[in-house]
Formats: sequence, structure tokens, C-alpha cells
Amino acid sequence: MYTDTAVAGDVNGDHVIDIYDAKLIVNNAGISGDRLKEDLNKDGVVDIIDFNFVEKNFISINPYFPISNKPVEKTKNLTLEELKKTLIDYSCTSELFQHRNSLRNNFRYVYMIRLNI
Ligand SMILES: [Ca+2]
Ligand SMILES: [Ca+2]
Repeated sequence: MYTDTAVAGDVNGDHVIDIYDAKLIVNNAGISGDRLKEDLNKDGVVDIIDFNFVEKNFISINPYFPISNKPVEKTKNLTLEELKKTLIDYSCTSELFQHRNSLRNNFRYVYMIRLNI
């Protein structure tokens, strides 16, 4: 399989897989589309699966660009664990939100039927 970089997970294309790639995925979590650079497994949505690629290859350097940037493991306020927790929290919240929305729509539907009687 051809990839732009030797290992999957380099979202921003700087030849290293580090905290900034993880951050991009978390910032764009839940977005869907055809050509998202954050969508590493190309299933059309940015989610925890894409994050797992970054986690798996975290702190890797593209061997074809060995003298490129140094991967950054964490920033002053961010670690990979914290980002992952944010992403998981987000996923739970959005599922709950969707569930609540579908309940509300069902309720509205029932209500409208009642008005018609
Ligand atoms: Ca990168
Ligand atoms: Ca994906």
C-alpha cells in the first residue's frame, strides 16, 4: 500500500508522528468527508480508529526523511493520554446526543399524530 509517509499517522505531513498529529485528529473528530487528511484509514470519518494509528506509531520518524523534525511527545498542556481521553469523552457525548435527538424526534412524531386525531 502506498502512503505519503512510511508509517501511518503523520497527519500534518512533517515526517514525524507526534502530539501535533494526535491533536489534529482530536480537533477534527466526528467530521466526515472524502479526502480528510485526518482520516488515516480512509473510511470517511475522523474518529478513535484514526487516533489509534497515531498512538501505535507515536514518536516515529519517516525513514526517508531521517534528518527531519524531531517528534514532540507532549506540549506544556497536552499529553497523548489526555488527548485520547478527550476523544473518548467526545465520542460518548456525541452518541448520547444522537440518542437524545432520536428520542426527541420520536416524541415529536407521536405528539403530531395526537394532534391529528
Ligand atoms: Ca506529523
Ligand atoms: Ca477514519
